[in-house]
Amino acid sequence: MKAAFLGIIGSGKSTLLAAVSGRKLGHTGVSQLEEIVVPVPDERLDWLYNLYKPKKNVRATIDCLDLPGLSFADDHTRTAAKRLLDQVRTSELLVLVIRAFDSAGIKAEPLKELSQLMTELLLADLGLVETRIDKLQKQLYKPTKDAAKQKTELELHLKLKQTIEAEKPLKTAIKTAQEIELAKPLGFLTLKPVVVVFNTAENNPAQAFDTAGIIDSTIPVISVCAEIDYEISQLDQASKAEFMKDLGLTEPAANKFVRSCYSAMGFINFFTVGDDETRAWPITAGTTALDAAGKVHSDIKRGFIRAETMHFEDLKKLGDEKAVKAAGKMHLEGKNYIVQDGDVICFRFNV
Ligand SMILES: Nc1nc2c(ncn2[C@@H]2O[C@H](COP(=O)(O)OP(=O)(O)OP(=O)(O)O)[C@@H](O)[C@H]2O)c(=O)[nH]1
Ligand SMILES: [Mg+2]
Repeated sequence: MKAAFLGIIGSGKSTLLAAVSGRKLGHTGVSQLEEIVVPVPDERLDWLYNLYKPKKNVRATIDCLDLPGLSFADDHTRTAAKRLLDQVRTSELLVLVIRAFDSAGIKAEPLKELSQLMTELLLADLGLVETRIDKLQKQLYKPTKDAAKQKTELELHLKLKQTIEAEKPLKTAIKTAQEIELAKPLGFLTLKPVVVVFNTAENNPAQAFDTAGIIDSTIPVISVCAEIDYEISQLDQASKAEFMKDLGLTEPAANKFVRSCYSAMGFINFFTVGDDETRAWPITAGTTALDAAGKVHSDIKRGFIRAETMHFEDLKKLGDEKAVKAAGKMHLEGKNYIVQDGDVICFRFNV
C-alpha cells in the first residue's frame, strides 16, 4: 500500500513517520520527497515465527511518502502546494497530519487546518477537472478518430465539475464501469481513502477532536504525540515498555497508525509459513483464495489446486499444525473461498 503524508508546514509529518517506522529523524524542513517503509507490527506473525522458527520473518509494509509541508498563504506557496498535490495522485492512501500543538507561539487550530486541507484537496480536483475540460474542448475542435471517446470523457468531466460545485462527493457522480475507467488514471484526491492524524501536544497526547461536519464519519481519526512517540521508538525494548507505562500509553503510535491505514483501505492480513519464512500478506477484505494465491506468486495462481487453511486462533489455541489437523480444523478451500483476516494458508498448486 502506498501512502502519502500531507499537512501544513511543520505539522509533524517527518517526526510521525520517524516514530512509526523506527528510523532516526533526518533534518527537519527538508524540501524533498522521501520514501520511507513502515513495517506493519502484527503479534500473530511474531507468534508464528516463534513456532516455525524459519530463517526470515517478513512483515507487511506500508510505503510512505514524506512530502514537504503545504502552505496556501499566497500565490507563490499555493503554486508549490499544487505541484506537491499533483505528485500524490498515484498514492493509494492520504495521511493528513494536523498540528494540534502550539508551535513557536502559533496557536494550534486543528479543526480549521483539517477543514482547510479538505477544501484544498477538493480545489485540486476541481483544477484537474477544469484542465481536462479545456483540453478536451480544444481537441474536439479538430475531431480525430478518438472523438467519440473524448466526447464521453468531456461529458463526464462537465458532470464532475457540477458535482464539485454543488459540494457533493465525486464518487456520487462516478458510477458506471466506463466512468470508473475514465476517472481512475486521473487519481482524484477526494476519491482516495484518508487517515487523519492529530499531532497533539506533550501535555495532552490523547486529546480528541470532534470532526463531525468536516469529514465523513467513516474516516479513521487518531490522536498521537509524534514527538513523544519518536522518543519511544528510539528506546530499547525494555525501556520502551517502562517509558510507555509511565506515560499511561497502552501501545505505540505505529500500532494505531497501521490499524487506521488498514481500516481506511479495507485491508486484512493472511499468513504463509514454512522453513524459509513466515510472512504476512496484506490484501483487500473480500479477496478470493485464487487472487490471494496470485499475490504470493503468479504460478501459484495459475496452477491453483486448493488452499489448506487454518485460522490463526485455532493454531494458537491448539499449539501446532498437527493438533489443528487432529481436531479437524484444517480446512481445504477452493478458488472462491474468501480469505479471512488471520488465515494461515498453504497453497497447493501444480504447474
Ligand atoms: N510539541 C510538539 N512538537 C512537535 C510534535 N511533532 C513534531 N513537533 C515539532 O514540530 C517541528 C516540525 O516537525 P516536523 O516533523 O519536521 O514537521 P513536518 O510536518 O515534517 O515539517 P515540514 O516537512 O517542514 O512541513 C519540529 O521542531 C518537531 O520537533 C509534537 O507532537 N508535539
Ligand atoms: Mg517534513
